[in-house]
Amino acid sequence: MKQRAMDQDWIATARTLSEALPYMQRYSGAVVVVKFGGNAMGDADAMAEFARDIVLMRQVGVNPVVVHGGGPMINDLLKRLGIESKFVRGKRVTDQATVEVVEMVLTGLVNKRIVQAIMDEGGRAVGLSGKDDDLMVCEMEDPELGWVGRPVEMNVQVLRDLMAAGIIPVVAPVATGMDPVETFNVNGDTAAGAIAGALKADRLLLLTDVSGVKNAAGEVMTAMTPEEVRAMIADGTIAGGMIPKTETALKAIEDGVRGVVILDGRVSNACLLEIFTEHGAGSLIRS
Ligand code: X2W
Repeated sequence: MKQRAMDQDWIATARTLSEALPYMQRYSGAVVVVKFGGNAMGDADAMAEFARDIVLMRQVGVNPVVVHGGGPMINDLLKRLGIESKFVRGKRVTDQATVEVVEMVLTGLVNKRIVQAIMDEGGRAVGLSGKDDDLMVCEMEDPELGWVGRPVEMNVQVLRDLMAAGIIPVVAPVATGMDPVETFNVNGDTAAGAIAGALKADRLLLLTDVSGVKNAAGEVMTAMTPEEVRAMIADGTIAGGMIPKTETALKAIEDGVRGVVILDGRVSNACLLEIFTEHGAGSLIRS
Protein backbone atom coordinates (compact mmCIF):
# COMPACT_ATOMS: atom_id res chain seq x y z
CA MET A 1 0.00 0.00 0.00
CA LYS A 2 2.81 2.34 0.93
CA GLN A 3 4.52 1.70 -2.42
CA ARG A 4 1.30 2.44 -4.30
CA ALA A 5 0.79 5.78 -2.48
CA MET A 6 4.29 6.79 -3.49
CA ASP A 7 3.64 5.83 -7.13
CA GLN A 8 0.56 8.05 -7.07
CA ASP A 9 2.65 11.00 -5.83
CA TRP A 10 5.18 10.57 -8.62
CA ILE A 11 2.44 10.23 -11.22
CA ALA A 12 0.90 13.48 -10.00
CA THR A 13 4.30 15.20 -10.13
CA ALA A 14 4.90 14.03 -13.69
CA ARG A 15 1.42 15.18 -14.74
CA THR A 16 1.96 18.63 -13.18
CA LEU A 17 5.22 18.97 -15.12
CA SER A 18 3.57 17.83 -18.34
CA GLU A 19 0.69 20.26 -17.90
CA ALA A 20 3.20 23.10 -17.43
CA LEU A 21 4.58 22.67 -20.98
CA PRO A 22 2.20 25.11 -22.77
CA TYR A 23 2.93 27.75 -20.11
CA MET A 24 6.68 27.19 -20.42
CA GLN A 25 6.33 27.62 -24.18
CA ARG A 26 4.20 30.75 -23.80
CA TYR A 27 6.65 32.37 -21.39
CA SER A 28 9.84 31.27 -23.11
CA GLY A 29 12.00 34.39 -23.50
CA ALA A 30 9.51 36.52 -21.53
CA VAL A 31 10.71 39.16 -19.08
CA VAL A 32 9.06 38.78 -15.67
CA VAL A 33 9.78 41.41 -13.00
CA VAL A 34 9.13 40.10 -9.48
CA LYS A 35 8.78 42.46 -6.51
CA PHE A 36 9.84 40.59 -3.36
CA GLY A 37 8.77 42.61 -0.32
CA GLY A 38 10.33 42.53 3.15
CA ASN A 39 7.18 41.00 4.64
CA ALA A 40 7.23 38.15 2.11
CA MET A 41 10.87 37.26 2.96
CA GLY A 42 9.95 35.67 6.28
CA ASP A 43 12.40 33.00 7.40
CA ALA A 44 15.28 31.22 5.63
CA ASP A 45 12.90 28.58 4.25
CA ALA A 46 10.67 31.18 2.59
CA MET A 47 13.75 32.83 1.08
CA ALA A 48 15.07 29.50 -0.24
CA GLU A 49 11.70 28.62 -1.75
CA PHE A 50 11.44 32.00 -3.48
CA ALA A 51 14.99 31.61 -4.84
CA ARG A 52 14.19 28.12 -6.13
CA ASP A 53 11.12 29.40 -8.02
CA ILE A 54 13.21 32.16 -9.61
CA VAL A 55 15.98 29.73 -10.62
CA LEU A 56 13.40 27.34 -12.08
CA MET A 57 11.91 30.18 -14.15
CA ARG A 58 15.33 31.01 -15.54
CA GLN A 59 16.05 27.31 -16.19
CA VAL A 60 12.99 27.02 -18.46
CA GLY A 61 13.79 30.15 -20.47
CA VAL A 62 12.00 32.94 -18.60
CA ASN A 63 14.04 36.06 -17.77
CA PRO A 64 13.25 37.00 -14.17
CA VAL A 65 14.33 40.34 -12.69
CA VAL A 66 14.01 40.55 -8.90
CA VAL A 67 13.30 43.94 -7.31
CA HIS A 68 13.22 43.73 -3.54
CA GLY A 69 12.05 45.70 -0.51
CA GLY A 70 13.18 45.30 3.07
CA GLY A 71 11.08 47.74 5.12
CA PRO A 72 11.05 45.55 8.28
CA MET A 73 14.86 45.09 8.12
CA ILE A 74 15.34 48.87 7.81
CA ASN A 75 13.03 49.37 10.82
CA ASP A 76 15.15 46.91 12.86
CA LEU A 77 18.46 48.68 12.26
CA LEU A 78 16.94 52.16 12.74
CA LYS A 79 15.59 50.96 16.08
CA ARG A 80 18.98 49.61 17.15
CA LEU A 81 20.53 52.96 16.25
CA GLY A 82 17.83 54.84 18.18
CA ILE A 83 16.38 56.51 15.05
CA GLU A 84 12.60 56.74 14.90
CA SER A 85 10.73 55.27 11.87
CA LYS A 86 7.97 57.49 10.51
CA PHE A 87 5.69 56.85 7.54
CA VAL A 88 3.46 59.25 5.60
CA ARG A 89 0.97 57.71 3.14
CA GLY A 90 2.88 54.40 3.29
CA LYS A 91 6.27 55.94 2.55
CA ARG A 92 9.18 56.33 4.95
CA VAL A 93 10.05 59.89 5.93
CA THR A 94 13.74 59.80 4.99
CA ASP A 95 16.20 62.32 6.44
CA GLN A 96 19.96 62.19 5.78
CA ALA A 97 20.71 59.74 8.63
CA THR A 98 17.83 57.49 7.56
CA VAL A 99 18.81 57.37 3.89
CA GLU A 100 22.28 56.13 4.91
CA VAL A 101 20.72 53.29 6.91
CA VAL A 102 18.28 52.50 4.07
CA GLU A 103 21.15 52.22 1.58
CA MET A 104 23.24 50.05 3.91
CA VAL A 105 20.40 47.67 4.71
CA LEU A 106 18.93 47.36 1.21
CA THR A 107 22.07 47.27 -0.96
CA GLY A 108 24.14 45.42 1.64
CA LEU A 109 22.24 43.05 3.85
CA VAL A 110 19.01 42.33 1.99
CA ASN A 111 20.33 42.44 -1.58
CA LYS A 112 23.21 40.08 -0.85
CA ARG A 113 20.99 37.70 1.11
CA ILE A 114 18.78 37.27 -1.98
CA VAL A 115 21.78 36.93 -4.30
CA GLN A 116 23.20 34.23 -2.00
CA ALA A 117 19.88 32.38 -1.87
CA ILE A 118 19.69 32.28 -5.69
CA MET A 119 23.31 31.09 -5.93
CA ASP A 120 22.53 28.37 -3.32
CA GLU A 121 19.80 27.04 -5.61
CA GLY A 122 22.23 26.79 -8.52
CA GLY A 123 21.34 30.01 -10.35
CA ARG A 124 23.57 32.95 -11.24
CA ALA A 125 22.62 36.28 -9.69
CA VAL A 126 24.19 39.74 -9.57
CA GLY A 127 22.98 42.36 -7.12
CA LEU A 128 22.80 46.04 -7.98
CA SER A 129 20.95 49.16 -6.95
CA GLY A 130 19.42 51.97 -8.97
CA LYS A 131 22.80 53.72 -8.74
CA ASP A 132 24.64 51.07 -10.77
CA ASP A 133 25.04 52.16 -14.39
CA ASP A 134 22.50 54.93 -13.60
CA LEU A 135 19.74 52.29 -13.76
CA MET A 136 17.23 54.52 -11.96
CA VAL A 137 17.57 58.29 -11.64
CA CYS A 138 15.13 60.04 -9.30
CA GLU A 139 13.89 63.42 -8.22
CA MET A 140 12.44 64.32 -4.84
CA GLU A 141 8.83 63.15 -4.70
CA ASP A 142 7.60 65.46 -1.95
CA PRO A 143 9.73 67.67 0.33
CA GLU A 144 7.68 66.46 3.31
CA LEU A 145 9.13 62.94 2.78
CA GLY A 146 12.76 64.05 2.48
CA TRP A 147 15.02 61.78 0.41
CA VAL A 148 12.21 59.70 -1.12
CA GLY A 149 12.64 59.39 -4.86
CA ARG A 150 10.30 59.36 -7.82
CA PRO A 151 11.99 57.68 -10.81
CA VAL A 152 12.38 60.12 -13.70
CA GLU A 153 14.94 58.40 -15.92
CA MET A 154 15.54 54.69 -16.42
CA ASN A 155 18.59 53.10 -18.09
CA VAL A 156 17.78 49.38 -18.24
CA GLN A 157 20.47 48.26 -20.69
CA VAL A 158 22.49 46.81 -17.80
CA LEU A 159 19.54 44.53 -16.97
CA ARG A 160 19.27 43.40 -20.60
CA ASP A 161 23.03 42.70 -20.66
CA LEU A 162 22.80 40.60 -17.49
CA MET A 163 19.75 38.68 -18.74
CA ALA A 164 21.46 37.99 -22.08
CA ALA A 165 24.37 36.49 -20.13
CA GLY A 166 22.02 34.17 -18.22
CA ILE A 167 22.34 36.18 -15.01
CA ILE A 168 19.39 37.06 -12.76
CA PRO A 169 19.52 40.75 -11.77
CA VAL A 170 18.55 41.51 -8.15
CA VAL A 171 17.79 45.21 -7.71
CA ALA A 172 17.72 47.22 -4.45
CA PRO A 173 15.35 50.24 -4.60
CA VAL A 174 17.96 52.90 -3.90
CA ALA A 175 18.68 55.49 -6.58
CA THR A 176 20.84 58.35 -7.60
CA GLY A 177 19.58 61.87 -8.37
CA MET A 178 20.19 64.30 -11.23
CA ASP A 179 22.95 65.56 -8.94
CA PRO A 180 25.11 62.45 -8.53
CA VAL A 181 25.85 63.14 -4.85
CA GLU A 182 22.18 62.55 -4.02
CA THR A 183 20.85 59.23 -2.73
CA PHE A 184 17.15 58.44 -2.84
CA ASN A 185 15.08 55.86 -0.99
CA VAL A 186 12.49 54.48 -3.42
CA ASN A 187 9.42 52.49 -2.42
CA GLY A 188 9.99 48.90 -3.57
CA ASP A 189 6.72 48.65 -5.50
CA THR A 190 7.40 51.97 -7.25
CA ALA A 191 10.89 50.81 -8.26
CA ALA A 192 9.58 47.45 -9.54
CA GLY A 193 6.87 49.22 -11.58
CA ALA A 194 9.37 51.67 -13.11
CA ILE A 195 11.80 48.87 -14.01
CA ALA A 196 9.02 46.67 -15.47
CA GLY A 197 7.74 49.68 -17.47
CA ALA A 198 11.17 50.54 -18.86
CA LEU A 199 11.73 46.88 -19.84
CA LYS A 200 8.17 46.63 -21.30
CA ALA A 201 8.00 43.42 -19.27
CA ASP A 202 5.53 40.65 -20.07
CA ARG A 203 4.57 40.37 -16.41
CA LEU A 204 5.08 42.29 -13.19
CA LEU A 205 4.41 40.13 -10.13
CA LEU A 206 3.81 42.13 -6.95
CA LEU A 207 4.19 39.64 -4.09
CA THR A 208 2.31 40.86 -1.02
CA ASP A 209 0.85 39.43 2.19
CA VAL A 210 -2.78 39.53 1.04
CA SER A 211 -4.52 37.20 -1.40
CA GLY A 212 -5.20 39.83 -4.08
CA VAL A 213 -7.59 42.67 -4.93
CA LYS A 214 -11.02 42.15 -3.40
CA ASN A 215 -14.41 43.30 -4.73
CA ALA A 216 -17.17 44.86 -2.62
CA ALA A 217 -18.32 41.36 -1.56
CA GLY A 218 -14.81 40.59 -0.25
CA GLU A 219 -13.99 38.07 -3.00
CA VAL A 220 -10.60 38.10 -4.70
CA MET A 221 -10.91 39.35 -8.30
CA THR A 222 -8.91 37.02 -10.56
CA ALA A 223 -8.88 39.37 -13.57
CA MET A 224 -9.50 43.09 -13.98
CA THR A 225 -9.05 45.75 -16.65
CA PRO A 226 -7.34 49.06 -15.77
CA GLU A 227 -10.76 50.77 -16.18
CA GLU A 228 -12.29 48.44 -13.57
CA VAL A 229 -9.41 49.12 -11.19
CA ARG A 230 -9.83 52.90 -11.62
CA ALA A 231 -13.56 52.61 -10.87
CA MET A 232 -12.86 50.48 -7.77
CA ILE A 233 -10.37 53.07 -6.47
CA ALA A 234 -12.87 55.89 -7.15
CA ASP A 235 -15.76 54.18 -5.33
CA GLY A 236 -13.59 53.17 -2.36
CA THR A 237 -13.70 49.36 -2.94
CA ILE A 238 -9.91 49.44 -3.26
CA ALA A 239 -8.58 51.14 -0.13
CA GLY A 240 -5.57 51.46 2.19
CA GLY A 241 -2.34 49.76 1.22
CA MET A 242 -3.91 48.34 -1.94
CA ILE A 243 -4.17 51.87 -3.44
CA PRO A 244 -0.41 52.40 -4.02
CA LYS A 245 -0.09 48.82 -5.32
CA THR A 246 -2.91 49.16 -7.85
CA GLU A 247 -1.69 52.64 -8.84
CA THR A 248 1.77 51.14 -9.49
CA ALA A 249 0.06 48.48 -11.61
CA LEU A 250 -1.90 51.06 -13.65
CA LYS A 251 1.22 53.13 -14.29
CA ALA A 252 3.22 50.03 -15.33
CA ILE A 253 0.50 49.04 -17.82
CA GLU A 254 0.46 52.60 -19.21
CA ASP A 255 4.23 52.27 -19.67
CA GLY A 256 3.79 49.07 -21.71
CA VAL A 257 3.84 46.16 -19.23
CA ARG A 258 1.50 43.47 -20.60
CA GLY A 259 0.03 42.33 -17.31
CA VAL A 260 0.46 42.94 -13.58
CA VAL A 261 -0.41 40.35 -10.95
CA ILE A 262 -0.95 41.21 -7.28
CA LEU A 263 -0.54 37.94 -5.40
CA ASP A 264 0.11 36.45 -1.97
CA GLY A 265 3.82 35.77 -1.57
CA ARG A 266 3.14 33.66 1.54
CA VAL A 267 1.52 30.94 -0.58
CA SER A 268 3.98 28.13 -1.39
CA ASN A 269 5.55 28.50 -4.83
CA ALA A 270 3.43 31.59 -5.55
CA CYS A 271 5.48 32.58 -8.63
CA LEU A 272 5.32 29.10 -10.19
CA LEU A 273 1.62 28.83 -9.53
CA GLU A 274 1.07 32.11 -11.35
CA ILE A 275 3.34 31.54 -14.35
CA PHE A 276 3.10 27.80 -14.98
CA THR A 277 -0.41 26.66 -14.07
CA GLU A 278 -3.86 27.18 -15.46
CA HIS A 279 -4.98 28.15 -11.99
CA GLY A 280 -2.84 31.29 -11.75
CA ALA A 281 -2.74 33.14 -8.44
CA GLY A 282 -3.95 36.48 -7.12
CA SER A 283 -5.39 39.28 -9.28
CA LEU A 284 -4.31 39.88 -12.88
CA ILE A 285 -4.69 43.43 -14.20
CA ARG A 286 -4.53 43.66 -17.99
CA SER A 287 -6.14 45.71 -20.76
C1 X2W B 1 10.93 51.77 1.51
C2 X2W B 1 11.92 50.92 0.76
C3 X2W B 1 11.86 49.46 1.14
C4 X2W B 1 10.55 48.81 0.76
C5 X2W B 1 11.31 51.88 3.00
O1 X2W B 1 12.11 52.74 3.36
O2 X2W B 1 10.82 51.05 3.78
C6 X2W B 1 10.02 54.00 1.13
O3 X2W B 1 9.11 53.86 1.91
P1 X2W B 1 9.04 46.72 1.49
O4 X2W B 1 9.51 45.57 2.30
O5 X2W B 1 8.72 46.34 0.09
O6 X2W B 1 7.95 47.50 2.15
N1 X2W B 1 10.92 53.06 0.89
C7 X2W B 1 10.16 55.28 0.36
O7 X2W B 1 9.78 49.24 -0.08
O8 X2W B 1 10.33 47.65 1.46
